[in-house]
Amino acid sequence: MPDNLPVILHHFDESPFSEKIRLIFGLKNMAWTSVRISRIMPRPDLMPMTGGYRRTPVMQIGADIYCDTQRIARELERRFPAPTLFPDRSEGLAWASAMWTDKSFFQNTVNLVFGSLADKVPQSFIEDREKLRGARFDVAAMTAAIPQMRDQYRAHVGWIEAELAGGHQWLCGSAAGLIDINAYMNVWYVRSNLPVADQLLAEFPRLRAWEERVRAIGHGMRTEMSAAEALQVGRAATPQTRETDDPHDPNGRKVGDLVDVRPDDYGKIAVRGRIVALSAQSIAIRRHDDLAGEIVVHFPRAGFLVTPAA
Ligand SMILES: N[C@@H](CCC(=O)N[C@@H](CS)C(=O)NCC(=O)O)C(=O)O
Repeated sequence: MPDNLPVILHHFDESPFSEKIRLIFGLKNMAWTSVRISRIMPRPDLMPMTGGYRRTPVMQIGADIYCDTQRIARELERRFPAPTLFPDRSEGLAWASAMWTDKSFFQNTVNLVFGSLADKVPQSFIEDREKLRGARFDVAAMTAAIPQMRDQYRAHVGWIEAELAGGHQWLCGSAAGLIDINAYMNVWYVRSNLPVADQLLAEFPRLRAWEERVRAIGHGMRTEMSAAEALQVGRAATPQTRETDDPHDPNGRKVGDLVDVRPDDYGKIAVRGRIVALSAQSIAIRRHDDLAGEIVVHFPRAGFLVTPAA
């Protein structure tokens, strides 16, 4: 990788998934470039590079685009291995923890946050998220479910409290790692949005002390860039990904196959391209866009569907 390519994060400040990556920059003490994108569509300078993937955040290094926090974290660990996200041999469990923190824990947190914000949620945001989900973003139903959501949230944060018993400072051992960052996202989101956070977290003293430690990790060294400039960076660069087949691919996919890749939960917009690199944990596809030029887009495998392009 040419050293002069900035690590760019396309994100918005209120985004809990983006907070995970900002904390990884902090943990790894990195300099990075922030591109603030709109909370709702359109994102005209970003879509040419992602090929339609519209979740937040997205990381860009030159003409390589990394989608989903799972894939972004993996790339950051590969390129900037120290300090590691996996102290004390916790790697497998740390990756798996996202299937808890980003799915059931997060769904519960989101319902609690939007149900509590109720009529403060802008109509434009509701319409945008309904389009994204292909289902109603029913704030009134979320408000009605607040008592259940409080119960669920309490159970999830109780697991964090339990893990910190016996004087442990971090969830995965002697230093902060990916499990801490994944779990923290849901505490940060409630803390950033709900005045009742103090009440909800009052009975968890170890969690509150841990929360302060995670917050203190910070965000590394951040500078700003416009989305239009980032698109120019992508256009001027050449993708750095080497062709890599996966001899164990259970479906016989290979470099050069034309495929569609999409998330399996919501925002299931397909990104089409030819496979460049394939493994059990990641897939990279090459595409051409008139505005962005030649781009390689990277996705994780868990939580994403890969189908032959029709
Ligand atoms: N699995 C994705 C989830 C990302 C996600 O759902 N992000 C929210 C914002 S925090 C989102 O995409 N909202 C819709 C949008 O920004 O277009 C990841 O880990 O990056």
